[in-house]
Order: sequence, then C-alpha cells, then structure tokens
Amino acid sequence: MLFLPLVSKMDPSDYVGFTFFVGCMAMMAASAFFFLSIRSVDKKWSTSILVSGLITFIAAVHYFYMRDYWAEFAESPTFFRYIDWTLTVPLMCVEFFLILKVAGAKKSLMWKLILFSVVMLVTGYIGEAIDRENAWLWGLISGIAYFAIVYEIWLGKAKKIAENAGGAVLSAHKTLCWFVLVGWAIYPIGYMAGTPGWYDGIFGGLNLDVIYNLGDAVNKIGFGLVIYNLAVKSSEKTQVHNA
Ligand SMILES: *C/C=C(C)/C=C/C=C(C)/C=C/C1=C(C)CCCC1(C)C
Repeated sequence: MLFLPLVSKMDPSDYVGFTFFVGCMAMMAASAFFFLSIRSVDKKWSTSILVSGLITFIAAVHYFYMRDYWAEFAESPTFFRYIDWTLTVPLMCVEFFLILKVAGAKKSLMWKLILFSVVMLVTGYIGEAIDRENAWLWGLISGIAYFAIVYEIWLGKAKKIAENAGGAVLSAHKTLCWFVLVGWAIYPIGYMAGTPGWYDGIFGGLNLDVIYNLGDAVNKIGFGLVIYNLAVKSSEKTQVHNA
C-alpha cells in the first residue's frame, strides 16, 4: 500500500506556508471560541454565533488542506480556496440577514446578497484558474458584483432596515459594512498580484496567497467577533430588563 504522509515537510524560510499554518490554527481557535460562546448569549442570537463558528470552522478545514497543498506543490491552492469562499461568503450574507431579521428583514434580501456573492466568486475563479488571459475582464465583472453587495448593504434596503432597528443592531450592521468595504477590498489586491494584467507593475511583487490569508483572518474572525459583541451586548441588556 502506498504510504501518504499527513504532514509535508515545511521549509523554515517558506513564509507563505507559514501564513497557511497560522491561518489554520487561528480559524480553529476562533471556531472553538464561537461554538463555546453559543450558550452564554440570548437565544435569539445563538444562530448568528453558530454561523460565525461554522464560517471559521469551514475555513479551518480548508486551511488544513491548503497548507498541505502548498507545502507539497508550492503552488496556489486556487481550487480549495474558491470552494472555501463559495461556502463561507454566502454564510456571511446569511449573517447580515440574521442580524437584521429581528428588525423585519425578508429572505429576499439574503438571496440577493448570496446571488451577488456567487457571481463575484464564480467570475473570480474563471479569471484566476480558467481564462487567465482575460483575468482583468473577469476581475472587473467580479468587482461589479462586489460593488452591488456594497451598495445593497451601505445604501440599499439593508441600510434602511438597520436604521429602523437602531441601537446595537445598527452599530453592528455599520461595522460589518466597513468590513465589506475595506476588509473585502483586500481580495482584489491579491487577485491582481496573482494574475497577469495591466496592473502587473503595481501589485506584481506581492504574493497572492499571503494577501488572501490575511484577508481571511481579518474578515472571517473579525466579522464573527462583531456578531459576538452584538450578541453579548444585547443579551446583557435583556438581563437587566429581566432583573
Ligand atoms: C472568507 C472569505 C471572504 C470574505 C472572501 C471574499 C472574497 C472577495 C470579496 C473576492 C473578491 C474578488 C473581487 C472583488 C475581484 C477579483 C476576484 C475576487 C474574487 C478576488
């Protein structure tokens, strides 16, 4: 029988591999934190915290594979990366819906955000893995879908619902909006660093995977912590009311 090692040898000077390794650990630790926090918040927030934990847990498993793939082939694990995103980014759209649901958000808002995010990721994958010649064009289409998400949450219906809700929900919504505008903008930089195009001279020297790994740590763990904070804050309030 063929013996397949579970752990590949890692070069101590391989800083890209290091970020995969640390990313895997950070995602695991965050998952444990979110899962164990579920019972300490109000019941109405438990699903939101659960989804935060699922996002980092799905990422942890993918990072385990991506770390190994990188160590074995010294090549970007594009396929695993995009499967990870295709599962976790729609879940982040679900998070927007879950926190606004208490203020009367409809499911159609969630599906709209999910649809935009799938368009964003599928076109990004085509540009990165299939039609690299036209990476700039696929990146542009992906970018338009990204801006559709930004528009919807910053200025569209989601914003109105958040404003009606006010209080902790509004401030959590605002923080998540900033994550999408600034935190998610890290990804197109990684894309431009890793695909050929007119932007080669600007981002060509950077490593795509290091940028994506940084983006994932900021966005997946940070996003979850914002929701955790909202849940804890508004659970405290209800406890005071009950007392
Ligand atoms: C946890 C993973 C997250 C939050 C991933 C987000 C990914 C993006 C916002 C990717 C966006 C892209 C563009 C806006 C244009 C170039 C192609 C992409 C897919 C890298």
